Amino acid sequence: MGGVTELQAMFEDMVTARYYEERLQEEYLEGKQPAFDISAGPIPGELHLAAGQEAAAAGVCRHLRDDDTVTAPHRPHHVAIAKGVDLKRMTAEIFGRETGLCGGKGGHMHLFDPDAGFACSGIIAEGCPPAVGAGLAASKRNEDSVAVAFLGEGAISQGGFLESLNLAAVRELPVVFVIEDNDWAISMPKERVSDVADGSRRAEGFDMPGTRVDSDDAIAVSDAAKEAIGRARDRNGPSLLEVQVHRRMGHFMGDPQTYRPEADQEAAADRDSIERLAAELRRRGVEDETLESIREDAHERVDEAIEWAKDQPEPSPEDAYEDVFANPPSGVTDEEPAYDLGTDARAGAESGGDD
Ligand SMILES: Cc1ncc(C[n+]2csc(CCOP(=O)(O)OP(=O)(O)O)c2C)c(N)n1
Ligand SMILES: [Mg+2]
Repeated sequence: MGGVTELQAMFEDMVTARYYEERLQEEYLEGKQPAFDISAGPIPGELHLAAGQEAAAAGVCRHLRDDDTVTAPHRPHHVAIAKGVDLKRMTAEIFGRETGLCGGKGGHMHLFDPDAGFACSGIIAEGCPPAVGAGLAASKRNEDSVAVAFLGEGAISQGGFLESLNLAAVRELPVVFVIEDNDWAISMPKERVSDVADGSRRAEGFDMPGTRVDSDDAIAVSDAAKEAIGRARDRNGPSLLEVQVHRRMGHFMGDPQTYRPEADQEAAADRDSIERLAAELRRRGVEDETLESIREDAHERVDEAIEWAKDQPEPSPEDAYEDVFANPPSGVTDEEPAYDLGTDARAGAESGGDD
């Protein structure tokens, strides 16, 4: 990996993501206690946090440009921050505000920022086909942009992932698949759903390179990602990268983690890739003061984004059916539906439709 400046930039992304999620946690818990009312408070709904996974996002996204595409799963904040998604509009989206990335209608699992080339989804492995689509588009347009799909290890037996690997390999598309392996899919341990402990070995079945990084080391992630992304950018085909992460959080906010052995939780708390990178920066001569000022700047930007978001207006109920694909249920508006799914689907079936 390159010089100290690049390492500092990774450090900045990582501390920004960590503090961002600490602040979201505080906001999320407001009003939800004592019985954990998931719909209460300024951030209603589920919230999946990724503290402990920052090295995966920062190490990979360091090598990406604005015109590259990234898709992420239901745990997106660290990846979005590393890809350069607008912090204020992302926060407004999470708080369900009108000026959010999706008008406040998507929430934290559905952040879409075309300017930063970023999208995420609550459906696991869902980001893989669109990433392949972005790679196919770049390839057809003869551009040298690339696409990266992040997913959890719990998604590596999903058809969408395996089919995406296949198409990317057959068409030699500029796509990199990044598995963040935290050993758990909600409360399901990895070994109970796959006999392959090293998910990067899935690559063998598609004749593409597969690499695994398990050192909690952002620099090692960056080195591996540099090679995979460089290969994609040089039009030498797709790659698969698995990064072992040690998540310090449960599956979602409010998860009591009764399924998770204490030793596993303690190990995650001990293996902090942010502290590891800070130690490496100090070893390379960076002063504590410099690291502290990077942290302070990051905290300031995060606090500012959260304050801004909380001041934003909520969307009006009349706009609930704007920007959606399906018609409102009959009786909700006076307007004639533009498209009758029932009739059209029946007509398609009768004429031997193409589905
Ligand atoms: C297609 C699909 N099936 C099931 C779910 C429910 N679900 C949400 S997260 C999750 C586990 C994901 O585990 P992993 O991919 O390892 O990601 P992690 O939560 O560990 O980051 C499941 C099964 C879903 N969102 N989408
Ligand atoms: Mg997982």
